[in-house]
Amino acid sequence: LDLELALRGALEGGQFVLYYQPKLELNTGRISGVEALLRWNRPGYGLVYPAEFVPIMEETGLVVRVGDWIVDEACRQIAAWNAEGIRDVRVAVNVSSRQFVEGDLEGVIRASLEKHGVEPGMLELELTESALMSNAEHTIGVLGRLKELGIRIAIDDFGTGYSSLAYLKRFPIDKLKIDIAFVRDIVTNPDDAAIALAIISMAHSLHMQVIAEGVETRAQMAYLRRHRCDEIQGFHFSRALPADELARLVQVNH
Ligand code: G
Ligand code: G
Ligand code: MN
Ligand code: NA
Repeated sequence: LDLELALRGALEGGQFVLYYQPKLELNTGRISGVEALLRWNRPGYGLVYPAEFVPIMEETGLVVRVGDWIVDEACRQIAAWNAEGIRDVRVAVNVSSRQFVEGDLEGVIRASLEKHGVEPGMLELELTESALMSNAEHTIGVLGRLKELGIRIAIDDFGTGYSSLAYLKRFPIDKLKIDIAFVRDIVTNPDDAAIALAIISMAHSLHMQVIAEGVETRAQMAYLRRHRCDEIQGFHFSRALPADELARLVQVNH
C-alpha cells in the first residue's frame, strides 16, 4: 500500500526516467534502435527496476497514465537526439494491454508525435501475446491504424504466451522478439536452438524481422548471426543506458 501511494506521486514528482537498451543489427554492426525501459528514481531508495513496481501499476491501472508518459517521453527523446544529429535510432516502448482497453493509445501516440515533430517510423511498440489477445478485435483496429501511420509493431517475449499462431495473420506485425528463455541455452540445448531457429524461419517466411533478447555471450551472438537472426539485444552488447550515455555509444557506432 505504501508502494502504491508512492507510485501515485512518482509521476507528478518527475521520479520516472527512461533508460535505453540498444539493439544491434547483426549484418551491419549498427545500432538500429533501442528499447525504452522504465526506471523509478524513488527518493531514499535509489533506482528501482520495473520488476518491483510494474505489476502494481498493472493491478492499480496506473500503468495507463505512466504508459502515456512513456510514449511522450520517448518522442521527446527522439526529437532531442535528432537535434544532436543522432538519426535512424528507432525507439521501442513496451505497451500494456490496459493502455489499449482503458486508455487512448492511438490518440496519445498521434499527439506525442505531433507535439515533438517526430516521424512515426521512429517509434516501435512492443506488445506481449497476452496484451494482443486480451481485447483482440479492438486491438487489431488500433494497431491497424497505427501501422498505417508508419509505426512498427513487435511481439515481445515471443513463444511464451498462451495464444495461437493464427494471430500472426490477423495482426499487423513487423517483428518477433525471441524470448530470453530460448536464447539462454541456445548454444548447448538442441531443443532451445530448434525453437529459436523455427521462430527465425517463420518470421522471415512471413516477411517479418526477428530479434533475440537476453543475449549475454559472444557465442550466443555468433550462433544467432550464423542463423540469420536480424538483431540482438542483451548484456553482451550493452545494458540499458541513460539517454546521454546511449547517445555517446551511438556516436561511436554510427
Ligand atoms: O528493465 P527490466 O529488465 O528490469 O524490465 C523488466 C520488465 O518490465 C520488462 O520485461 C518489461 O516488459 C517491463 N517494463 C519495462 N519498462 C516498461 C515500460 O515502460 N512499460 C511497461 N508496461 N512495462 C515495462
Ligand atoms: O520488455 P522486457 O520485459 O523483455 O524487458 C527486457 C528485460 O530484459 C529488461 O528487464 C532488461 O533489464 C532485461 N535484460 C536485458 N538484457 C538482458 C540480458 O542480456 N540478460 C538478462 N538476463 N536480462 C536482460
Ligand atoms: Mn520489451
Ligand atoms: Na521481452
